[in-house]
Amino acid sequence: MEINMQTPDVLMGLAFGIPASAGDDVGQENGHRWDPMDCDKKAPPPARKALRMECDFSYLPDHDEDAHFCHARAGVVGVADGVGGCRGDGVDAAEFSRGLMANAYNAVAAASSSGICPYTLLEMAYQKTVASTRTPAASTALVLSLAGRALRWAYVGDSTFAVFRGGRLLLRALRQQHYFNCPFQLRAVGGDRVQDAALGEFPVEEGDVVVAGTDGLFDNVFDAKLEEIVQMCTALSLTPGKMAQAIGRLAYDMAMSSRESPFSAASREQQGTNFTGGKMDDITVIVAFIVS
Ligand SMILES: [Mn+2]
Repeated sequence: MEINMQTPDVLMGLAFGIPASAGDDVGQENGHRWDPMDCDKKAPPPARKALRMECDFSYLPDHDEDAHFCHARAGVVGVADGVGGCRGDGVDAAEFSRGLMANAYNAVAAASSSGICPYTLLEMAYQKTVASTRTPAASTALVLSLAGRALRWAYVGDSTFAVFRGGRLLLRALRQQHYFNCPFQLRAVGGDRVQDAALGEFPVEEGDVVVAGTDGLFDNVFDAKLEEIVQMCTALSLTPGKMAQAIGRLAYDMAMSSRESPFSAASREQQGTNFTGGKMDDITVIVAFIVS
């Protein structure tokens, strides 16, 4: 079946039919953590049938401070969000996020084998970025890597991901934050450290769908709503790119709306505000299909 460019818009009508409930953003982190020192040495889980990744993205910029990459052949994706608090006074808040992702991508592209260790990659990208810039800008960062039949991750802050199987949410990586709206962040001097990254791995299967993104996605779309749209896109056999567009468009519409969002719910619960509606922000969505 040929899916035309209108499909995501058509999906939006369906997606908005059912109100999302507050509190769906809680999720669980049920992967297990590995020692970063072992990551490079540890052999990928045995591949009964080799798995690979098909990935694509959607980016809807607001301040244009998000950065990302997808490298399907290596099975690695990355997402970073330049911290908006660093904006102004001649500071380009995107400098650190773009540096991290460019350095990570270049290393992935130059690597000869798959199964790249996300922690090692993030650490290397961080060191290279620090060596090449004096910017006071800061960034969150996420790296996901397919190694054999395992999805491995390393992330600092609130650029996170979710894994779906058979249309059901199976794994939801929880954000790292110091307090409401202040995510862990990497910067050249001070800030949080790569060693503070959340690390883990999870056995994936053919047909699994991985959705990674910045807070522009996860602050605007409840998990239940994300699950719904992944189900609909899967039923329509959409490509990763079309699914990413549909999810990005959903996040954008939520950001523009006055409906309850994960951001407004958290703002009320954690700050006692009466803020309603979504959060306008850069929206980066990466969709990766696990295929054999
Ligand atoms: Mn953001």
